[in-house]
Order: sequence, then structure tokens, then C-alpha cells
Amino acid sequence: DEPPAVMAVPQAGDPSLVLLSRVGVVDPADLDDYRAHGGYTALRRAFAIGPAAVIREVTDASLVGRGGAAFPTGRKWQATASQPDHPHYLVCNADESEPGTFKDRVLIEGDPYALVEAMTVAAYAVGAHQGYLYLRGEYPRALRRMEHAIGQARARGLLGDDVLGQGYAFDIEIRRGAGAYICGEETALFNSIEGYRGEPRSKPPFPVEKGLFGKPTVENNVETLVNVLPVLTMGAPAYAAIGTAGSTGPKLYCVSGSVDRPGVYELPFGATLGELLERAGVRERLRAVLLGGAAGGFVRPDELDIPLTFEGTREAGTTLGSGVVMAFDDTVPLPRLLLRIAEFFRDESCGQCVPCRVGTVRQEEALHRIAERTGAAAADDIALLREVGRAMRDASICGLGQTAWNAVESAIDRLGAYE
Ligand code: L3W
Ligand code: SF4
Repeated sequence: DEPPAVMAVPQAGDPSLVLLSRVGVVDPADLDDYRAHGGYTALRRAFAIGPAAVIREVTDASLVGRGGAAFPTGRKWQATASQPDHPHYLVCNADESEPGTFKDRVLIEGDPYALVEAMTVAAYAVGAHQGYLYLRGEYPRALRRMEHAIGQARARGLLGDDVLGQGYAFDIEIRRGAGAYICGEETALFNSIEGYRGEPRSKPPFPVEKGLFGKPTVENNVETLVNVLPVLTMGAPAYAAIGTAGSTGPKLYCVSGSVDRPGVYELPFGATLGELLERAGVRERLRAVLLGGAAGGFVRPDELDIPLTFEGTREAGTTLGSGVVMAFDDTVPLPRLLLRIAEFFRDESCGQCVPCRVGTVRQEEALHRIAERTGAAAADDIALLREVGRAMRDASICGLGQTAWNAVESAIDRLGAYE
């Protein structure tokens, strides 16, 4: 009953890799192998320089969150570390559920000790002694590997009351999701851990102030945390020299769809969409690329020179999101595809706020009508989609409702989907 392993790392073993350097190379069940490949160098350096200097390194590296919103990690850590209220918590968001996303799974399955080490570094920096790993429920292999890695780390004194003999206590508890996309929203995730319905909370207050159990909490995506290891081992200046001034470091991309070599790719920020697709073997007759996942937007085949950076995609009127790149050739019926995306949002809306609960249904209905007419759109359906889309974007509580119209809007405006 287990889905096949997503160990599709076409670049595995390439010496230029940073985040994926150990994936497909080390034995994910062997702590000694992890150490033989550079493991625990970052945590040792963290203990040597102290929590404030770790936060300074992360800030100087200009590391930003890889879950989609690109918030500066150092600022988040500093804000949590300075809260007088205790305890502080660390939460790793591994509820990877954005359609087309599988990078965190590859990191966890292929290099689980890296996440254990990175969570320990983050906890030490912000003064947390308890960490939670919120893992997507449909990732049974990732669960087994993390359970094993955490158990081994505990047995070897790398988690527990006295991490690395440094007098610092830290441990990790795994919580599994139960299939709801919305539980990847950071505050819905807190509610889920606390035993409540997975519904987002209003922000502010931000989690750095009132997060899990109402306490100061740092929540980071898996890829964000794993980036902290090279920040510490290379040092901030060397890390910041990778990529561009506005988007530093390496980035993982999940490439799928009409390509010959789908999988997780690592490239420094600044490569173009076309370069990435070329590596993945883009097929002829490309019709569209969905960038940033279901919450992102479509771009045309004549826009492949868009630089894959936060600033470059923003300037191009689209988004990098968490790094989803789905290619579609002209055999894919766009109206069906858009309807599928709309179904997804309708299904995953938590129903807490009206614009999203009702808007996602109205959006799906309109797209269904259009698909039934074999893709021809009546002007009033397009007008309705725009009105509903604007209401969802402006008045929804969380990112799900705010972005539920992005892909459809870009398909209409950029691709001319129904013309
Ligand atoms: C302290 C402030 N903290 C913001 C924190 C905030 C959060 C982070 C980003 O994600 C993205 C969207 C989609 N003081 C703060 C502050 N923060 N201001 O910064 O916050 P925010 O609200 O901009 O975004 P978000 O709600 O955390 C929305 C993407 O998520 N998305 C889906 C992603 C799916 C995956 C996946 O499956 N792996 O990532 C859907 O909307 O791209 O950009 O921590 O607390 N003043
Ligand atoms: Fe729930 Fe949608 Fe409102 Fe988010 S926007 S809180 S998913 S109803």
C-alpha cells in the first residue's frame, strides 16, 4: 500500500550539489555514513559560536523560507529567540502537499539525519528544547526513516538531555498529518498538533510570538532548515555568493509533466526556467508551464527566459512558490486541467471563511460549465470568475483562499485558455 519511492534525483552524485549532495549517496539508515559525509559539522560549529552568532550567520546569508513565502529566516529566528515568554518551540513543516511538490520527501527519505541535525541547530539558535516534525501522512517511507534517524540520534547522544555533551537538551517528536492540505498552513498545523480542527488562525499574532500552545514558535519548511547546514559549514559570505543578490543559495525544483526526466533538481538561484526544463528534457509542443504549483501561475513557452529567483518571477508577474514546475504539452486539455485545480481547492478549503468556502465552489461550477462546453467560455462566466477570484484574494483568511484563483487567472490572461 506504499506509493513508490520518489528518489528521482537525476543529478545524484554530482559534486556541485549542496542540498542534494548526500541524497542517493549515503545510506539513509546509517548515522556513521552521514558523519563520514560531513554530518554534524554544522551543529559543532553552532555550539562553538553560540546561538546569537548562528542567527547572525543565517541573517547574513540572506536565507529566506523555501515553503513559498520567502520570509527571511534570520528575522524569524531572532524574533522568536528574543521572546521573554517560554518555552520556545521549533516546528518543521513537512506536510508537503502542494500539488506537484516532492522535494521535501526526497530530502527526508534520502538524507534524514540532515533534517535531525538542522532542526537541532535551529532549536539551539532560538532556545527551543522541544521540536515537532509535522510529516505528511501519505509519506510512510519518510516516517520510517525519520523514526529510525531520531532513534539513532537519541541513542548516540545527538538528541536528548545533553546533545553532543554540550549541556543542551533537545528532542524531536513526529506528528503525522491526516491528508488535509490546509494543515500545511502554519497555524492550522499548530491546531492539528494541539488536537483541534486543522483551521488557520488569524495573523497577527505571528507564530514567533504566539505559536504552538500559544508559545513563541519558529516554523520552517524542511528545505529551509536543510539550507542552514551549508550556511554554517560554508559560512554566510560563501553561501550568499551562490545565486543572486536578491535570492541567495541553492534551490530545489520539482519538475513533472511533459518532460523526459522528471524529478527533483538543484540549481543556484538565477538559472532560467528554460535551463531547468532543458535539463529535465522538455518535450516538443510545450503549451504551458505551471510555476509555483496550484497556488502559482501559468507561463507561456515564449517566457522560458524568466530567471528562477524570487525577484525575477515577481517582476515577470508570477511566483516561484516552493519550486514547483509542471510542464504541459498541447495534448493536455487546459479546461480539464483548470477544472482539476479548482476541484482541488474546493475540496481542500477548510470552510472556515465565506469567501473561500463559497468562492471555491462557484469557481469550480463556472469552470465545469466551461469544460462541458468543450472549453468555450461565455463572457459572463469569465466575468463571474474574475469577481469571485477577486473576493477570494482580498477577503480570505489564509493563503489557500488568497491563491485559489491564481492559476485560473493566469490561464485566462497569459495563456488565453478559452480563446
Ligand atoms: C514575524 C512578521 N513573522 C510573516 C512569517 C509567517 C510565516 C512566514 C510567511 O505561506 C505561502 C504562499 C504559497 N513577523 C511576519 C512573520 N511572518 N510576517 O513568515 O508568512 P506568509 O503569511 O507570507 O505566508 P504563509 O501563509 O506561511 C503562504 C504557499 O505558501 N502555499 C503553499 C505551499 C505549499 C508548500 C508545500 O507543500 N511544501 O510549501 C500556498 O498558499 O506559495 O506564498 O511563517 O509567520 N511580521
Ligand atoms: Fe479555510 Fe479557505 Fe478561509 Fe483558509 S481561506 S481559513 S482554507 S476557508
